[in-house]
Amino acid sequence: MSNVVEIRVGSDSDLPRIERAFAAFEALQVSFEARVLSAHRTPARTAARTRELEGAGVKVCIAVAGGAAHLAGVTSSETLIPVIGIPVDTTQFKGMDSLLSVIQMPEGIPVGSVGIAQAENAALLAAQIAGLDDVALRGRIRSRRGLDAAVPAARDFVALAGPKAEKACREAMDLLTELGVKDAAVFEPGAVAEMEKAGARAIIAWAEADTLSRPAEIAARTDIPVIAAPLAPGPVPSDFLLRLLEKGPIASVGINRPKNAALWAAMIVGNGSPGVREHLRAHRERLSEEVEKKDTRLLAQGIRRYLDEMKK
Ligand code: RP5
Repeated sequence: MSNVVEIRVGSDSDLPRIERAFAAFEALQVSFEARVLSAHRTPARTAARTRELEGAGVKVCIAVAGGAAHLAGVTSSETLIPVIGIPVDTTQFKGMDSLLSVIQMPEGIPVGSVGIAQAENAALLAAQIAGLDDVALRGRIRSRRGLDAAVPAARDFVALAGPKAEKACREAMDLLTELGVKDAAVFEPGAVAEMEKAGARAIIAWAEADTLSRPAEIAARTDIPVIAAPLAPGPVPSDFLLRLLEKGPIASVGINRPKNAALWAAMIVGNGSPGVREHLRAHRERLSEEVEKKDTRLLAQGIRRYLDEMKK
């Protein structure tokens, strides 16, 4: 049988830092393969292997890197399976450089980042994603986490834990519909049992400056993968993301990225739904065509005219 998780590091110097992830996979009997693939030193090999992941039956890829930590983002740009980033701790910036490099992805290419050096949380979250299609694994995870054994099977459904974030909910819902996710609904943040009863495959949990612990509180009560989707109207304090990601297992798609939250949720749904995966593929192609058109126009018009038109 194929491995359900690939865990890749930018350098073998990262391996000892994520030993807890390997231990968690072994304890939960999650099949995984570890690779050394660098975004910068082996770009062609990394891209080639990433394009094989879907066909190889891998359900989730964990990418580990530090500093200018581009491995998770580069991985996500070449696959439609969900990518979890582990930002490695660094001496000079205490891992903040890694975290910001992993988490603040552009719209369209999401990465779910765990907190700095949180290897065990990343492994648990990856196991939870794989467990959505494996009843026995799901049982082992729920038992390890002290959750009730009986839970309805996950279906093609995404829960949004609102209710304050109306605009973000709307944007995420619209995109989920476009991506062929049959069902999505907004729940009160405390209604975790209802989200489980509804068979959610992913929970998008909004968080604002005064509710940063909310996604982790939801995650503490369920094995459904929780995507922390922070919202902020302006500049945030330097510990904003650290507080958001203090506890897990959760991953965040960065600040003010409701569409990336929806995309990451759809990627999780796509693991069990070829239809959703096809919609994701089409969405990715449209995105890249839009950028290509801009480049072609810039080449044709030259910088002055292009800028003039942008300012109109
Ligand atoms: C990153 O640079 C790696 O993922 C690692 O965290 C860091 C240092 O790499 P080495 O210089 O030890 O190879 O790309």
